[in-house]
Amino acid sequence: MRITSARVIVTCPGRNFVTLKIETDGGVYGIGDATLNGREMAVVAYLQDHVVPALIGKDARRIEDMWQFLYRGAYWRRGPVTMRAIAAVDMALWDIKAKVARMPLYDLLGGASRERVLVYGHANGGDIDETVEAVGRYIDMGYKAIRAQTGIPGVKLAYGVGRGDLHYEPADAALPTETSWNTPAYLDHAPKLFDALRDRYGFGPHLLHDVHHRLTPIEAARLGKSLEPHRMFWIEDATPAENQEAFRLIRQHTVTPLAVGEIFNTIWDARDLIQNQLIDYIRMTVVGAGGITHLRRIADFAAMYQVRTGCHGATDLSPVTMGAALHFDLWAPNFGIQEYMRHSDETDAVFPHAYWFEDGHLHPGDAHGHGVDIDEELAAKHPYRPASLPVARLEDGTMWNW
Ligand code: EZ4
Ligand code: CO
Repeated sequence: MRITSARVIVTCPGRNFVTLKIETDGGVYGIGDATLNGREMAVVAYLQDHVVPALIGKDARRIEDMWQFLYRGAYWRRGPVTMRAIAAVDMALWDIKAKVARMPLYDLLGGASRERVLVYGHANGGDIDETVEAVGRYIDMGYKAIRAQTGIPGVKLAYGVGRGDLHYEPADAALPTETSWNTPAYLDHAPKLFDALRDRYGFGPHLLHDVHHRLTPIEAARLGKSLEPHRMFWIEDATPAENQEAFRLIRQHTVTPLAVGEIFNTIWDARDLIQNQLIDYIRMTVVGAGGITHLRRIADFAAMYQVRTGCHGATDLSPVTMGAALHFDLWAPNFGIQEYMRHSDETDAVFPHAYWFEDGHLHPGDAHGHGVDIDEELAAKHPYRPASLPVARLEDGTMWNW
């Protein structure tokens, strides 16, 4: 089964997505996601100029060999651009293999380990009252786990707070929007949100919170301690993780569970965190970490240290990644939770998919392959629009982590 063509499709049904479609001489095709929010065209060039020409004529069945060819073959290894390009090829080849085998991808991976996949939604509001109401709407929709973010007095455009109601889309302008940050105000305010949420809804719903790399390790430790009474499901990206050792300090101070890894690309970014049991959930997903082939290795490594998966699932990961991740989630023995920021109807129309939501859970569906397709005609009606992620500054103008 030879690869006869590979095409990169860029579309913007409300936000930008980069998709790879691989076709074979048997007529079976596969779809992969290569979206890198705010830097989309770098991956487009990487694929078109450096990967696609080498795919033509190759045996589509040899997924592992292809992964090694693209990873070792690039010589430079790793990085968000390279690993997304590899992920797109890998996802498409797994899609093809499962279609040829006439199986849903989760069956090919070893079969379902559970009936359905626990997901968490994103609730947010300009202030605590609004966020409490927003969480209530998610509970009404059946969600069992909800991430809560709120505006902070004195902070301009706090992370995670949408302008609309249920959708939050951070890449909101062609050039980076300037936002501000104030750590003391945040450390004072965040526990009050979770006081209000536990007061109102009790301990039934799982609550999560994303710190989005804003704190230093000792500040993160303080936040973790102050949120212990609220029994969080996790706090996420409490501090930047280039220095994996930084998490040891947080760990020594708090039993609040820690999640990290949505910006990691390979197992090497998380090796120390996992083998020293400095985290509880690893956030890498299919598109960010080199596809199913590499993510499966990460999950198996994490399982040895009782670290569970918590795949990134923001809207900048296309429905193709969502579909592939749900098959992975249904299989992974050490699955923890899946983030689920629902896509807009416009996006869903371009990417018809087999996965479905019910009662706070997603199921990948039983279509052969990963179950997500692209409507190319419709995709062509939504041309690329430059979009950047915001930046954040402290009050004195110092650049900070957005
Ligand atoms: O800000 O994916 O947990 N989710 C997140 C996301 C990220 C976006 C950046 O493109 O942190 O909302
Ligand atoms: Co996050």
